[in-house]
This record gives sequence, C-alpha cells and structure tokens, in this order.
Amino acid sequence: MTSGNERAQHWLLPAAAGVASVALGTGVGELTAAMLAPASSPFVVVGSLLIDLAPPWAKDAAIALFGTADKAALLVGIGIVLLAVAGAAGVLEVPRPPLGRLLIGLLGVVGVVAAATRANATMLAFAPSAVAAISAVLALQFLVRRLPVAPATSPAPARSLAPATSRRTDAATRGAGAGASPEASFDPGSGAADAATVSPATVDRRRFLGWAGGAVAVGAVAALGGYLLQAGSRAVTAIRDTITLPRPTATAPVPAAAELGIDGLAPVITPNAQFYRIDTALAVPAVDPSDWSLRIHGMVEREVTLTWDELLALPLDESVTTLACVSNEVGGGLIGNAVWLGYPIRELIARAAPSADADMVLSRSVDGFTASTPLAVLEDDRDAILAVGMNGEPLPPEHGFPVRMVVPGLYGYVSATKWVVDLEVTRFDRATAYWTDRGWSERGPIKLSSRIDVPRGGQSLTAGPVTVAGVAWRQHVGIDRVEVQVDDGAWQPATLATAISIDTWVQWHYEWDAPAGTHTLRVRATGADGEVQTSRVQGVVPDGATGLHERSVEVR
Ligand SMILES: Nc1nc2c(c(=O)[nH]1)N[C@H]1C(S)=C(S)[C@@H](COP(=O)(O)O)O[C@H]1N2
Ligand SMILES: [Mo]
Repeated sequence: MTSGNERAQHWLLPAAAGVASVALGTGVGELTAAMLAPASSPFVVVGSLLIDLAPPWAKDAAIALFGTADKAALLVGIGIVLLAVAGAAGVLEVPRPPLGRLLIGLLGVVGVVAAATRANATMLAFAPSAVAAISAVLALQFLVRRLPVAPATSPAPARSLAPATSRRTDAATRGAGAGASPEASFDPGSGAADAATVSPATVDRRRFLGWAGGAVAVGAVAALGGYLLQAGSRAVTAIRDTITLPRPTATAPVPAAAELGIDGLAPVITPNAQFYRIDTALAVPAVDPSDWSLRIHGMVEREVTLTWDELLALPLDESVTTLACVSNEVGGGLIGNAVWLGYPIRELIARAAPSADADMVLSRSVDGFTASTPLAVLEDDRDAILAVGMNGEPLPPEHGFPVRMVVPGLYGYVSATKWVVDLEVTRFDRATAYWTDRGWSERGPIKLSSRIDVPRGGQSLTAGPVTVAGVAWRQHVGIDRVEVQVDDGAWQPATLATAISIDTWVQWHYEWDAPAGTHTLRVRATGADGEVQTSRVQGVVPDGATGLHERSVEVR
C-alpha cells in the first residue's frame, strides 16, 4: 500500500529476525546455565559485571529510583538493551553480512568475560554465554535466509491459493480491518487481499514469521526448562535460608595471631564463596533437610538411622579443619580452611557397634558418589564429623547441604562426602569407592606441603625489603618449620603465624632483602613429626602431588 509501510518492512522483519534469534539464544543460554553453571546465567553475570563497573553515583541513583527493586530494574534494563542490539543485528545482517552475526558474537564475548571475571566462576562459567551466542548466530543465519524477498513496488501479481491457506487469509484480513494484528500491520498487501488470493510475498512473510515465532518458542521452552531444572535447588535454598543452627556446645576460637593479614596471602579462614569446590555432581543435589536421614549399616551389631532433627538435637561442636583435594597441584588452590559445626562420627559408629574385622566405612552421597575411609580414622579422637555448618552458616548447597563429612588428615576423595546419606561399615577388601575405582589410591592421607602466595608469579618488585608469604599444612600432624630458599642459596627460616591446630594450615612469612635481578623463591615445610617436605616431583595421580613450590620474580 504505502511506501511508509514498505520502508518499515525493510527493517521490521530483519529486526524481528534479530530479536527472535537472540530470544532463542538467551533461552538456550539459561538452560545451559541451569545444567552446567547455575551461577553463570548470562543475565546474572552481565548484571553483576555492571554492578561492579558502575560508579558510586550510578548505584546511588539506581537505589534512589528503584529502591530494593534496583536489581530487577537492572535485569529489565539489560533485557531492553539486549532487544535493541538484537534488532540492530538483524537489520545489519541483511545488507552487510556477517555484521549482524558479529554483533551477536560480541554480546557473547561480553557474557563470557563477565562470567569469567565473577568471584564464583567455575571452569564452565563461559559455557552459558558461549552457547547462547552460538545458537543465536546460527538462528540469525537461518532466519535471514528465510526473509521474504523485498516486495515489488507495484502490486504483486495475485496468486490463487489452496483452500487450506484461505483460513489464514481471512484472519489476516480481519486483523487488518480491526487494526489489531501485529502481523497485519507489517503487511502492506493484506487490506487489499481478496479472501481467496494472496501475494507470494505475503506467503513468504507468513512463513518467515512462523519460523521466527518458532525460534522465540524454542527459546521460551529452553528458558522454562532451565527454570524448572533449578526449581528444586531454589526450594532448598529457600529452606536453607530459614535454618538457624544450634549454638555450638564447644567453640573453636581462632587466635588473632593466626591471621598475618598480608595482602595477597590466603586468609587463614577461607570464606565460603572462595572455598574451592570439587565434585562429580553436574547439578548440585537438592536435599530437603526434612527428607534427609543417614543410615549406618553393614558390619554392625545394630543399624542406626539419624534424621535431621535428631542430628540437630545432639550436642554440636565447632572445629577448624583444612580440606584438601588430591588433585591439588603443588602450589595449587584446591585447598581451604573452614570452621565446621558438626557431630563426631565416632559417636554414631559406636552406637552401631562395628564388628571387629571391619576396617572401612563406605560413605555414600544422595547422588551416588562414594568414599572409602579407614574405620580407625573415624574412631580415633580427631574431629571427624558429620558437618552441618560452615563458617557460621548452614553448609552452602554446593558444599554438601544439609550434611557432609569432614575428616582431618585425609584428602576429600576418601573422606569428605557431601550430601551424605549412608555409611556402610565394611572392609577395604570387600568394597571400593568412586575414585578408587578410577585408579586413585585406596588410602589418601594429605601430604605435607607448602605454598607461596606473595609475591605473585611474574610480579615486578623493587630492590629492598620484600615480604614473601604463604601457607603450609600437614593435617593432623602439624607444621614445625617453614624455610625459604632464594635461587640456590641456603634455606632461611620463615616466621610462622600461630597455628589454629594441627588440623589446619598455618600462615608464614619471610622478610627478604631483595637484590635486583631475576630470582627464584622456593619454600619447604617440616612437619611436627620431623618429616621434611620432599623436593621429589610427583603428579597428583594416584595419591597426591609432591615437590617444592617455586615462584620466579623480577626485582628492579
Ligand atoms: N557427593 C560428593 N562428595 C564429594 C565429592 C563428590 O564428587 N561428590 N568430591 C570429594 C572431593 S574429591 C573433594 S576434594 C571434596 C571437596 O569438597 P568441597 O567442594 O566442599 O571443597 O569433596 C568430596 N566430597
Ligand atoms: Mo578431591
């Protein structure tokens, strides 16, 4: 009809292609996040990046404008910008391929960078944004190919259609008459169309809108799927938020002198959000405490079951224990120290009365993971506990909510079962566990080790006094001495912070008068039993890495 409508069609349909593609990508991204990296939903990470980047006045303005709805307003704002960029990508893609796809790719890069820079980023943090961008790019390519060819300026030759399509033509005609159908408003020909005939451009356009609508629908279904997948964990998070843990009958004070407070040095107590996470769970198991129970059975005189309420009614103690993963490389970060609240496993085992020839406890989590722990370690006087609290909170879901095991002195894979629901008293020659079935050692005592945290590797320093600092650990034995070696010089004693206990790591520092040049710093620890950390390099398989941690630094 009018040239205005035709001009509108030149960008409206391409813009619709862009919006539909991004809608599909966003939905698929949310589903990917729900499956692989719940903390890395593209919306959430971009929002969180913007919060980090926002100058203080912008934050104040947002809070003044939207109050406690400021976060929702931010997400809506991101959505609006996303739609605008998506529309622009569609409009650009038609005359200048692949500019539109590149623009969407750029959105993906923003998402990946935002995800990778979050404090709680996991190895798969990049995946939701990357998958979202790739699917949107593919969808755009697909939809642009199906855009109707630009209609001729003169009325297109009318074409008679099969009866099956005349129903849609009626609808379009009615819509145009009512002026209510968005489809009709894109449609310069519908007002003139005879009830029985329709132009090929109109058919192409409807077919295109069908594909575009399909893309939006796929996005919506994917997003809904992601939402439903996480419904369980949202419900459990809500329950967790209402829990107040009982006060400990015995507290574990952390001496002030345990924390050196050196910039860049790992804090002596690892905050929950920074605590390493290792498990085989693709989605964090959602366990409602009121459904939780622990069964102790196997080679015992009597089976014991324990519910959440029964566990919380027992006297719970605080203890500080450093957990470490067998996959931690020398100098690596798969280690953390927390204040745990829990009940001694020893007491529960005693209630069950194990038979004299049992030597192992196979713990099992709700998702089927198993760990084999020597029975003797669970029966001696160390703080091997069923933990319900971590650093003053109920266990975070990803750290085993509602109940996990914590055993001082053993790597996590043979002791620290999260979401634990079953303890089977058995024997090492009768049963094996998840990782021991996969080539890891049957026994996993944590090896004596030490790490340099500051200065950072490659950091450039000025000649003069430089603080070298780090942590050292030998759980359930304790650390007697830490020494630092510069290049091939003599080993120099470092100063130890106060140890919280033999079950925790200890901070150390060494004041170095650094001469100019490139230097290698090396650390070694000595256990309270006199064992000196070996320089023999061994990889993490099958029972933990050995060797000395080194840092190369440039002094000017
Ligand atoms: N259910 C379950 N518990 C588990 C694991 C697991 O894969 N599933 N991994 C273990 C390993 S290998 C380690 S190192 C610790 C890590 O505990 P964290 O994630 O709380 O740091 O959990 C242990 N408990
Ligand atoms: Mo581990």
